[in-house]
Amino acid sequence: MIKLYNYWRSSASWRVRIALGLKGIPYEYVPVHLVRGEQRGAGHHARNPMDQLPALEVEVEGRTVVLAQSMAILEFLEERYPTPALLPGDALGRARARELAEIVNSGIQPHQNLTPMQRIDALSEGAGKAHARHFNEVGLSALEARVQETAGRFCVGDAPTFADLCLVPQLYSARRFGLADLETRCPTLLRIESACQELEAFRAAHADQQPDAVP
Ligand SMILES: N[C@@H](CCC(=O)N[C@@H](CS)C(=O)NCC(=O)O)C(=O)O
Repeated sequence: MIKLYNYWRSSASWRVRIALGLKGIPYEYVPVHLVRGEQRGAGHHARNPMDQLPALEVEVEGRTVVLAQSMAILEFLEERYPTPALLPGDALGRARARELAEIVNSGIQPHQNLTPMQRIDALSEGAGKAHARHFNEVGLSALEARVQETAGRFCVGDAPTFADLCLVPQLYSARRFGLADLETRCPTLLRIESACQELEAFRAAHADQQPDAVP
């Protein structure tokens, strides 16, 4: 049985939960409490020396291994469980899906991560949230501009890809960080989010549906 070490509101974990759901892969949900700092405990540090979530524990050729970095995990799942495909069939489409995913993965999420925000707050109180909000604004505006070239029902064409797996948790985070103008800033992204929410795998992966969610 695959184990996913994760946290209900971890956007990087949420991407992997959606992929596991879309591909119909059963897994054990193992909560690691980020706000209490469990990611820095010895147990999790051994799984991921970056002290971050998610981490995926899986059997490969008779060995138990732990993978970290959500995008690497998505690529692994895509190769091991190719159906349904979460990357388009053509090279340009795959590059676009990865490009859009990276806007979120490397352009937004690192700026709203818990430990970096705490370090910014230590330098200037309250600045962490402003920093996170700024990069959500910049990144989501860029994503909105980029999907004009690629979107069908989803970010790239008419089937969900890595880009949608990154988008949906990111919009949840953006709302948490107080972006009040999403309807005007990124209407296409909100339309795609609604299309995603029609799929059970996206609904089941939502933060509020997780066993460690706090109402
Ligand atoms: N690039 C990494 C980012 C992982 C990451 O930053 N995870 C966050 C939760 S979404 C985390 O564990 N943060 C812990 C901390 O900042 O202390 C990935 O995609 O897996």
